[in-house]
Amino acid sequence: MKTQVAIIGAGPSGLLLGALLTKAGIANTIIERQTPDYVLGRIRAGILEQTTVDLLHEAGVGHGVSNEGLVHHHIELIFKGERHPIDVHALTGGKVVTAYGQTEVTRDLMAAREASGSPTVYAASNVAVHDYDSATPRVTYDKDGQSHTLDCEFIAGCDGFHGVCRASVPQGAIKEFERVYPFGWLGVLSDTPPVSPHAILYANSERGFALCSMRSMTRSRYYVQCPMTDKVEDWSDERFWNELKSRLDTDTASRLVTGPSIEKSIAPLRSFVAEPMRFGRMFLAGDAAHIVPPTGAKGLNLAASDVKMLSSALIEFFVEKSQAGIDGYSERALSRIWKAERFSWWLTSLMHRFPDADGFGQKIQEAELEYLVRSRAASTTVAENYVGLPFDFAA
Ligand code: FAS
Ligand code: PHB
Repeated sequence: MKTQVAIIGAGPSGLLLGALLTKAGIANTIIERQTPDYVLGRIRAGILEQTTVDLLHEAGVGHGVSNEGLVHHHIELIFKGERHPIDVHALTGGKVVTAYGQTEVTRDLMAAREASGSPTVYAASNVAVHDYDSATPRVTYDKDGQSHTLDCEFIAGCDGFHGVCRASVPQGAIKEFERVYPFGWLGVLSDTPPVSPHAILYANSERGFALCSMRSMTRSRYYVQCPMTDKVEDWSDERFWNELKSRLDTDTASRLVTGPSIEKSIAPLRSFVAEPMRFGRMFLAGDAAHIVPPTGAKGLNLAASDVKMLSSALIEFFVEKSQAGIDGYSERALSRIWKAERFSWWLTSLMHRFPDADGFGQKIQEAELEYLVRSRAASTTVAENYVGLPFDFAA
């Protein structure tokens, strides 16, 4: 088999890249090791930057987020038992974020791909990439007991943190930067009305971090910081709801509508970047190249900005016969990635209780939070990073 671009991974990165390349008339095949239902079953991100929403529209899959997404003008910080709004809309000249789950984004992209007729191979095993440092890269995989080879002109590694593409690069050719946090996030999805339908709530408390988000006006998403040694089975629904309430201000806690969890999982937190993001004719995009702690709601949005840059570069190569885009991809993407890594690391450090924290550390966090919500300059810094820095932000 032959194609112009072989895409490894059918998560948001792979599906969005496939949609943009198909729209530009560039042949592409997606190879995914899981089934569609498994991919859709992973409950992850929920907050989209405007640039991500715009890209979904550009890819022809913006109807879902337009019809069902919940636009937010504010976020709120809870500390010392009080809620403090940050008006990101006013502080950024009108920019907003939209609550629309990654599951819904992925479902919209899968439906569009199905309708486009571009090939997607699900449940592929033993996926391997070959000769990406030559002019004739190829991908091999097994499917239904048959071995297959896909010849291509480029490989896009959209296969996430545990994928095969980055792992295939010789150690001397790649540099990895990492910070692993000494805690995780226990997340719960519930068919209950969100306690704060118009703003994401971020809580700093002496018991640890908590977050109140949503997927719709009838489906909520909540998180509490927990030790990495915890197991999901250690957390009954009752224990979760009581712990969440203990980390919120009294008024918000009193209005929290609880109910049975429909999904419950613990996610580890890490900051990770691999450099560079290009290896001959193979490019990395999304979680295959970087991971952020979810505190800043950047993971999915960074994947989308990589895909925006990579799709433009590949279209420039095939349509305008120019190498400039693919030659500049890694440096441009990493410039934006590191600024989002910084913001995510900073907000994680500010909002979470670290195992070695003492009274002084808690006081410093509370002092910084008080400064943040009272200083227009400081609130603006939070707001412009939260809604997503412009693509042309100084490199
Ligand atoms: P993905 O990991 O989503 O997709 C990669 C795909 O490649 C998967 O479908 C995988 O099956 C496939 N694959 C892997 N190896 C393969 C191989 N060898 N061959 C073929 N296919 C292969 N971000 C936020 O903004 N907010 C959040 O709250 C948040 N929560 C998260 C919770 C968890 C547990 C995780 C892991 C991530 C979370 N993220 C969050 C980040 C998440 O949303 C990612 O940024 C997003 O999924 C990135 O999308 P992809 O780059 O497509 O990677
Ligand atoms: C979510 O809705 O899942 C969500 C919201 C904000 C974050 C992280 C996750 O910072």
